[in-house]
Amino acid sequence: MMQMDWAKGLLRPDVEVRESVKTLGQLSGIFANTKALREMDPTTVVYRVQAWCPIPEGTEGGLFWGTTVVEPGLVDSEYFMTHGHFHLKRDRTEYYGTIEGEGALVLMDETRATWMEPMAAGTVHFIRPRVAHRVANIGKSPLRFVACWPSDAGHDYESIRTYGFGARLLNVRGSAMLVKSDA
Ligand code: M6P
Ligand code: ZN
Repeated sequence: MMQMDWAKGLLRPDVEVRESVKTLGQLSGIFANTKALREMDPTTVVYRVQAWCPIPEGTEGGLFWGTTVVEPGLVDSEYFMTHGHFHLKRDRTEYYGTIEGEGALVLMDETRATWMEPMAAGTVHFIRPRVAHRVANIGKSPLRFVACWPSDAGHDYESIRTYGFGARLLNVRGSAMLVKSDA
């Protein structure tokens, strides 16, 4: 059994919980404006992840549970966001559920068609097979969400590092807009 603090959107720290922190320095490749990024503090936290993986990674038929907190912020006009990934097993799906904050779930299929679903307290999102997913915080406070995914899904970060998403979520005159990427 695990304890979840639903108000904070966090699992109770426990030996069973894997925790990771992603900083601007670690995410340098994913933001468009590398010059703007170089002028920011590389130790700035962009998001934190907790994962409860009660069975070994790669096991067929199991499920993992995680929490993510994305901080508010911008690199030039691009919102702070998660790295984003396809599943290594492309047909594996996932649920995201928003605890609080204002965000956007950016989704991309294998033809690079990219779209978004707004995230706000209470929204539940089903991520379909063969769809890459990333979350941007478009608000002024931390964006907190939970996730549930198959234990044999795996993360393919390489495709995203190499090709990115088909569009970027930018702050255009104060509102969030999905803008097609050149790459
Ligand atoms: C959710 C889940 C995790 C994922 C995390 C951060 O909690 O989808 O599997 O690791 O978001 O996203 P990413 O791995 O793309 O940085
Ligand atoms: Zn996933």
